[in-house]
Parts: sequence; C-alpha cells; structure tokens
Amino acid sequence: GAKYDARAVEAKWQAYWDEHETFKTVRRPDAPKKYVLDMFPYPSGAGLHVGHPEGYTASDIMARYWRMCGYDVLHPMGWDSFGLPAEQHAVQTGTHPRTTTAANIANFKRQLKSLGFSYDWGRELATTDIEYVKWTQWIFLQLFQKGLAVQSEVPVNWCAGLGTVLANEEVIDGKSERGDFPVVRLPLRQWVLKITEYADKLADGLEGLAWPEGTRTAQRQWIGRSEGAAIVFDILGDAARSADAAGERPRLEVFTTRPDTLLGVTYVVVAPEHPLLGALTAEACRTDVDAYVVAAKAKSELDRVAAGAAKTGARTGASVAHPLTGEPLPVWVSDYVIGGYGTGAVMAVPAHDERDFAFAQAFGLPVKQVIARPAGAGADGEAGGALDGGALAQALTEDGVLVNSGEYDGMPSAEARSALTAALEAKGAGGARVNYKLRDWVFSRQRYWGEPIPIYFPVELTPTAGGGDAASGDPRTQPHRICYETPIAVDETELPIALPELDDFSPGDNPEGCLARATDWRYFQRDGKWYARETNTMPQWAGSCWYYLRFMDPANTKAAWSKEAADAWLPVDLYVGGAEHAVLHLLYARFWHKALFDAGLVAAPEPFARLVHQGMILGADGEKMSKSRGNVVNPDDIVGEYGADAMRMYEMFMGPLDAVKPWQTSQISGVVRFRDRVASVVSRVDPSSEARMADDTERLMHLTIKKVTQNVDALGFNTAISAMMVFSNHLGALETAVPREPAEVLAKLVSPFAPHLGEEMWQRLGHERSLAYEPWPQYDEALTVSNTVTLGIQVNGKTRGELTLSPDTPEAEARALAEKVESVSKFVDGMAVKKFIYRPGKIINFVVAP
Ligand code: ANZ
Repeated sequence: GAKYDARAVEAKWQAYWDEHETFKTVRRPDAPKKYVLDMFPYPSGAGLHVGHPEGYTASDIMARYWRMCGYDVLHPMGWDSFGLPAEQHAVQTGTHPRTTTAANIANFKRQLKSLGFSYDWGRELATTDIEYVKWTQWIFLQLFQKGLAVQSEVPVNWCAGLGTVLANEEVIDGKSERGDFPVVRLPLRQWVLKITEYADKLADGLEGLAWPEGTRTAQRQWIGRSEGAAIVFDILGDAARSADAAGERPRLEVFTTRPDTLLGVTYVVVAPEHPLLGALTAEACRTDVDAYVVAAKAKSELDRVAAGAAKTGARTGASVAHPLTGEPLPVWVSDYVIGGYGTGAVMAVPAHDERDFAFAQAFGLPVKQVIARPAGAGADGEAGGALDGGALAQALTEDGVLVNSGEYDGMPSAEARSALTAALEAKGAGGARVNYKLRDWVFSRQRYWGEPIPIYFPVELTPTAGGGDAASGDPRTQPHRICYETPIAVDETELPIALPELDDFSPGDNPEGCLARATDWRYFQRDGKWYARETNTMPQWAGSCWYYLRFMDPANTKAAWSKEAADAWLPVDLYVGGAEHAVLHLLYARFWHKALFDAGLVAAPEPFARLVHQGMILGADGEKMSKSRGNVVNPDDIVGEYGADAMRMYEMFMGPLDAVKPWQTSQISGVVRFRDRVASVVSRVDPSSEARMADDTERLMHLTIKKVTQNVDALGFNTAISAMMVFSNHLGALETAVPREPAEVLAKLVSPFAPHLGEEMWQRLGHERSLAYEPWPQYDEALTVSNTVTLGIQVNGKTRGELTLSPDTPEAEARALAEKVESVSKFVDGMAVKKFIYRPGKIINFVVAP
C-alpha cells in the first residue's frame, strides 16, 4: 500500500480530537473513575525536554487504556507558572514576567499538543491565572485561621544574590539551589507554615501509599522522627543568677535519644545560637566565646555537622548539675550542636557518641564508659557486660548493658532508656520527648512573581515634629510604624489581591521585598485608618500544592472546588513525575492536603494514592543532557522527523519507565518500522471478506492481548510494545489476506501508545467514530496457552534433535516430520527402523539397526 504519512495522519487526528472534544471529562454516577495526573511543568523558555514526554506518554497510555476499560478518566494539564526564571528575565530585560510566561505557555502547549496527549484542555489552568491566585490566597487564609500560618522572627537562609529568603530544601552546601549564590543565616520576619504540626501524620500516612520505596524513605528521613528524652540540668553559681535575671528559669534543657547513657555525661554543650549562651558565659570567658560565635556564623550547617569535621569550641565558664548525681559538669559552646534542632543543647557522652568523643579528645575532657557490650557479643572474647579494658579507642555507639551506672548496672539499653526517663520524670527533671528533623516551612519570599500573601497590618503614623494630626497624615510620605504584631486577614470577598504593576522587578536590598516599593498598592485607608499590605509573596511551591484539586472543578467561581467534585475524583489514582520532587513538592502538597482534610474540605486523607517516577533520559553520550555538553535532544526535532507516535513509542520502548537510560536516535527506526508494519497489515485486510482466523493467529492474538493488558497494568510499556511487535510480525507474514478481527485488536492495543496510528487504522477498518472509548480487547485464557509442544527426538535413546508440533498430531505425521529433521535423518536414513515410539506431547524415539 501507500507509504504511511505520519505527519498528515497525526495532524488530522489532533484536529479531530479538538473538534469533537473527544477527551472532555465525563463523570457518570455509577462508573468507576481514574484520576491520572502529571506533574505539571514550569513553562521555561527552553521548551519541553525529552524527559517531559517520557512521563507524559506513560500517564497518557494509562488514561487512554482506562477509558477503554470503561473508567471515567480525569487527565488534565496546566502550568506551574510563577517562579524565578521569568522574574529574572524581567529584571534583565524589563519585559513583564506575565508576557514571558504567556509566550512560554503557548510554546509548551503547542509542543504537548503535537504529541497527541489526551488531556481535557478545557480544564487547563496556570498558577498565575488571577482566578487561581484567588483560591491559592483563600487556602492561605484557611491555614492562617487554623494557626498554621504564623509570623516568626526566624534565622532564615538569606540569599543576597537572589535577593530572597530560601527554604532549607532550596539550599545545597551553603549555596542556592538555583543560581549557586552564597546563602547566609539571618533573623528576619517571615511567614512560616507549621508543617511540623503534621510531622506524625505525614510520616504515618506514608505507610498506605503505593509509592516508590526510595521516595517514602526520603520523606521519612526528611521528617526525621526521633524518640528520646528531654532532660533538664540546673545551672549552678553566677550563671544561674544571670540566667534568672534574664527572665529565664536557671535550667538548661537538652534533647537526647540515649537517656541510657545519662550516667556517662561528662560535660554539656550549647549551640552558638543558644539563647542562654550570653547569660551562661563567665566574664573571664566572654572574649573567647564572642569570638567563637562570630566564627561559627560563617559556617554552613552542613559543614558543622559533617562527620569527621574538626571539633572546635570554647569554655563558657558555667557549670550545671547532673540531674541524678548532682555532680557539677562544665558547659561548653560548640558549633557541632545546631541551634535549630532539639533544644540546641546536648548532654555530652564521649564514651558513646562519636562527635562527643572527638570533642573530648580535642579538649582533654573526661570519657566515662557506661555501656558495655552484652554477654556473648564481645568482639574478641571480652567478658560481656564488663568494662572494655582500659581507655576506649573510639566511641562505643551501639546499645549494650549498663555499667558504671549504680542501680542501673546490668540493665539492657532499651530497658534503661525507659527506667532513666521515668526516674527523671519523677524528679521533675525531664521526660519522654519526640523530636523531628523537619522544620517549619518558611513561606515568604521577597519577590515579585508570586502570589501576594493576603494579609495587612495597621499603620501607626509617627507624630511629626510640628505635632500634626497623625490620622490625616500619609504613611507614603511620613514616618510610621507597621504593626506587624497585628496581622489582619484580607476578607474573602476582597480576594484576589493582585500584584501591583511595577517597572523595576529587581528585589533590591530591602528585605521587605520589591512590593514595598509599590507604595500606592501597599498602603490604603479604611474608615479613616491607614493600613499596609504584606509585601511578601508566596514561594513557587504554593501553586503546586493544590493544582490537582482545582483540576477537579476548574471553572468554579464560588469555591476552590466543590465537595461533589472532590468526592467524585479524589484521590489521584496515578501521579507521574520526577524523583527530584521526593521531599519538596510531594511533602508540601501532602501537608496542605492533610490540613484541608482536617478542615473537612477533602474526604481522602492522602492526595496521591500511587506515584511513579520516570527515569532520567541521558544524552547519547550517557551523560545528563545539558546545553553546555551539547547533547540535548529537542522533542520538536524528533516529532518533526519521525512523528509523534514514533517519539512516544520510542521513549516507552527504551527500557523500563523508571530506569535511567541513554537516548539513541538510531533506535527510533525500530518503532518506525513497527508503526509502518501495523499500517500495512491493516491495509491488507479485505473489509468485505469474512475470512476466518487461522488457529495459530487466534492463539497469538489472545496471548498478545493478555501480555499487553498485564504489562500495561504494571506500567511495563517496553514489554507491551515487544508483544505487539511479535503479533504484527506474525500478521505481516501471513500469506493470505489479514482477517479483520486480529487487525482490529491490534489497532486497539496499539492506540494508547500510538494514538494517531490507532485511530487511523480503526477508521480504515471502516469505523466512523474515534476508538478512544471502544472497549479494550478481552482475552480467552484457554486460548492463550500455546497449542504446540517441543519434543526431543531420540535415536537409540540418544537425543538427536527436536520438533515443535501439536499434541494432537497423529503418529504417522509425527514420524514423517521427525524423519525430516536434519540432525535426525543422518542417523535414521539407510537404517532399519526396528521400533518407533511416539508419546504425544512427550517424546519420539527411533530404535534403529543397520
Ligand atoms: C546524648 C547521647 C549519647 C547522644 C549517646 C547520642 C549518643 P537524632 O535525633 O537521632 O539526630 N543532639 C541533640 N540535639 C542536637 C543538636 N541540636 N545538634 C547536634 N546534636 C544534637 O540524634 C539525637 C542525638 O544527637 C542526641 O542524643 C544528642 O546526642 C545529639 F551515646 O545525647 B545524644
């Protein structure tokens, strides 16, 4: 037949789907549903990279497959369109980020459409849409009203290069994740979301999720739940008086996971940021301590806690009392203790903690062993439960049995942890404590291109020297104070708070952010009083925290989504996207969802039931694709040259979806050949003929349906394609006309992968409507079993060859076939066959003699 013209066919079906709204979402009351979601892209100026179509093709296959299986499918797409690159472009060129964003979205959409994804484009949204911003702000207000959004003077990661504060997650090795600028810690007024209040729920919820184990582990570690005890040490002497004078109780609290080592504490260490450090420091030590604190500020947290880092510190001159023995213990300051973790202070047990051990060695502090290996566990025949002879060469960090601990001697660590915690609790000197690595989420950014935080504050005008009337003044021109301690929520009816128009988008060096320069926008009068809007904006994560909710009900003007929509669609059944979001987006979105769940706004406790990460596609050189390496493959080029179906199938055929794999343009020809063979097989169907399928064709058809179905269910797309290739080869090799049924089955099976090809074949087979909702082919299990067996052929008991035939083959036919097998005929020809043994399905044996 004529050559298959992919370009024309693909354009035709893309127009057809648009015109017929083929993928408009339906929700029938009694139908089962599948919500198939992609991580929506940030519409960058670079356009799609080949990693996007990989995940998007996988989810599209599932959406199309599930439609054919009778599910109502929600498969939407949109744009995560706030963010730094458009803003940085605006700073450099003066082009409004809105303009750049719109152009980039248009380009992304053109590219996605060229790939034939079955999105319901009627639900398209961008996080920068003012209607969307409105509801993002509304959700912020729900968090604010629940006490989950609060202001705080927090030591933040201030990035002067970007002119903004960054979340811990956005700082890598003391540099900004984007741009690689240095980041320092400074105290600033910030909006903080109290994600730590959900630490337990976020950790526990991971158990029931069908997510990659690595991602669940990453979240668990990020949350970092540790169980232990808080222990208080009374401050002794002068330091107690000055701590008291500072309005603090004269006690120092530590967090430990090893209360069993309590009797091995030989000193206590506070972080350089510890609020009591000033009060604890004796006059004689002040110069050293102050210098130490300054030096510590310059170090990143990561360098401070790095294993093997040289231990530094200073003596404060203060002492505390051991809570059980009363023994005085010196207090040191060291940067290996982190201000923001636990209580910012530790009880040091050098015998059993590596960092304490290194510190004690560096400063000549005593080491007191209180844990010994249990009986029988001694590495070199030491007596269990006894002291290891002499001084320890290194910290003994494992659990064991207690020694040197008075009444607790002989107790195993686990038991001693409870016993000692109970003893402390009875004395009012501590108790069980759970601690998390997770920090609250610093949620404000001093940037332009984000959602304004919908809060305002009263303004107090400073009376001027002339004694003018403060109320009639104007904070835009007059000194004033903004009452940050009294945040007021913007009334729901006044949402959205749109961004002001600016000419200069640069952050400037005002930590209030660039919106502070838009004074006409910032200050407003109501009932004769002046107010100032919050000038911080939300981070890019805000929009991606709830887009999957808006997709359920994108045109709703009364609510962010309706209860009916949420009940109809949640949770997302399949979420496909990159593993780089393991702890950022995927944790933040779960947090918002759980807060919304507690507010009764969603009925499912988790947003994403099943998660799949596509593996990274490397360049042909096996290296990560990057502009500087020049190994970037542009999806437009591939689609232009080979077509969308070939691009889709190639990316699915490269290997398992979640595997990392190199791009090899040369291998696209394999899927192109497959596509063209499918087209030629269909062109050989005689529509008027009712030609019956041969038995082997029918069996292979059922086997293929089974393999493709099972592989698609398991997201094994490469093996599904292999099975279809075998089937198309079989049909292609038929000497007769191709019967209609196997051709129709092939068109349906291939359609989720190569939807344009599928539709075109379906139409050429005489159907008028799209096959998008045709029932998925069913297989007959009995017919998937191969009807042939392979038998060994023996001559005088020795295997000389084999033969594949049906167990029903009659003896005479089996003998004739066996005699023709070359490796057998050598031993049989010219010999007298004394006996022929044939056990159908089992064995053939010739007994011969000369
Ligand atoms: C005494 C002790 C003895 C400790 C021992 C360990 C072993 P997780 O929660 O698992 O990370 N620690 C507590 N707060 C700290 C801070 N702000 N900066 C640095 N280190 C801190 O570990 C908790 C343990 O880390 C705590 O238990 C404490 O040292 C230290 F044989 O207390 B441990």
